[in-house]
Amino acid sequence: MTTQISSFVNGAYVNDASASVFQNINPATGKVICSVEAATPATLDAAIQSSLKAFKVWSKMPAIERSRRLLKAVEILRNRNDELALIEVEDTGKPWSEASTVDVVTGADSIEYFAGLAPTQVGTQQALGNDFFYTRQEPLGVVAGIGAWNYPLQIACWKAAPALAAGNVIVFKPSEETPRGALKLAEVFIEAGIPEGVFNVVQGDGKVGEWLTQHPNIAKVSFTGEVNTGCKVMAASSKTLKSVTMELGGKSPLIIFDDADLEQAVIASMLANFYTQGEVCTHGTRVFVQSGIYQRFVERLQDSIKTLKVGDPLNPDTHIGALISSSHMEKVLDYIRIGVEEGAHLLSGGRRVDHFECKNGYFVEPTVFTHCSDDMRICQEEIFGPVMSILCFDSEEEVIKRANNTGFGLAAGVFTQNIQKGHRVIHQIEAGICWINQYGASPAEMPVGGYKMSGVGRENGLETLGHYTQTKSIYVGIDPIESPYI
Ligand code: TXE
Repeated sequence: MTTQISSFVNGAYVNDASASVFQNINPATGKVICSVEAATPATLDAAIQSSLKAFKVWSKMPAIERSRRLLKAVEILRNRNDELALIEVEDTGKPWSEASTVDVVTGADSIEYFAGLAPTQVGTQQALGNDFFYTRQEPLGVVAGIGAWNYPLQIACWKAAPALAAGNVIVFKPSEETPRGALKLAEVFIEAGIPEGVFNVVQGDGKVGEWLTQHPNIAKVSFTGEVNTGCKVMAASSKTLKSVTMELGGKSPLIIFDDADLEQAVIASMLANFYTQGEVCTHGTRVFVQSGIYQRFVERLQDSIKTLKVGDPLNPDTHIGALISSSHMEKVLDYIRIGVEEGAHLLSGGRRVDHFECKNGYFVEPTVFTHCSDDMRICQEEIFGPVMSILCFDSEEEVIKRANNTGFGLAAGVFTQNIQKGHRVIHQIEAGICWINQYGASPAEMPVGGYKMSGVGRENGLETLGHYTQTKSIYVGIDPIESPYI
């Protein structure tokens, strides 16, 4: 008998006999982890009513007290790191070596960062003769968070942290592929003394997400997912003029100049394509290598890839885990077939891995294409799997033009040992999250978000708190009003 999980509303798990149920599958084994009760209209209404009630309490709490409770949640998350990481491994198929060191850690760090900012929100005051005005930073109200499946708990934390720090409450819908991480966060918040209803979790697919984006009591939507979905979310949110934050997809350039540190550049290209088996939105999947270093880079990469272990994500030695679902694996294998048909050279990988411990899971080899051209679909479209496309370039001017020749604008990396060139080039790349001689590091202090079709707004960083408050100006009349009428 498989266990059944459901939505978490007003501090407790809620069930509705009329609810439809879907399966939560472990992508590494193909086995059912549990069944999930999708939120019904009654559950959704209960979540909104609970949020509205909680907002009255949470928004009136002194920010320093909100900060204390958020910091208590951080302590609990860190104490339960391994238990929570295991849930992420089972739900996503990602390696234990990643989930146990990154997913919970970066989620807790973001909550800690915004807990520290909560009491710093101040208004202003300006004298105008005897009259004066002052401003207040006021919370927005009920926020909807909609998550993707690649970093379930981290995404829930990154959306809850600024929202709650600023005095808002949140109704969070995890991806239907990964329903459990957000529920654990909901439990942790209650244990930390955060009032029930401040963080509600509703389960379900895009239809539940769509319901949230249309609800009149939702003041803001913070979304993480594909570009096409993001466009639908923004359109639906526009009907009630909701504020939106969009963290969307990308096809980011990683540019390696002749004077790059070869070892570092190879490591970065592997991180930027194979970490989380390629299921990271900011990945540098178009690897531009300058002609002078190209051959040495390809040879060194070919040697390094041999060390990568595809297998059981619970094995601490595994580097490449399972893709999120059978259909996503087929999509990635399709792109590999397309790359071959388009004339790219398959340097390494390209096959499903279904031996031994991988036989019932959704595993694909780390795959590298060389002799790619910009017009190939594998260089234009987000694959979201362990597939690297290597492109050769000659000049700085050429590579900047080619790197920017995309509708996306999420991330970019540059490897060079010439400090002027590094900054000069990265300042010309149309992307919001950039690295020089690094790739992928994303501390809570650093705002992240896309240019162009890769997103709207930011997560993490100082400015993000501002996305969750609105400014009220109050003018105080000390002098009598001068009447133009009498
Ligand atoms: O996205 P989907 P996925 C991107 C990544 C990739 C995608 C993978 O680049 O493109 O996310 O995640 C809900 N109205 N990022 O496949 O399908 C759906 O139920 C409202 C970028 O999950 O768009 C799920 O909860 N909601 C990111 C969520 O939207 C709707 C980092 C996302 O689903 C909906 C991670 C609708 N009409 C992944 N339809 C970054 N930039 O940081 C679906 N949903």
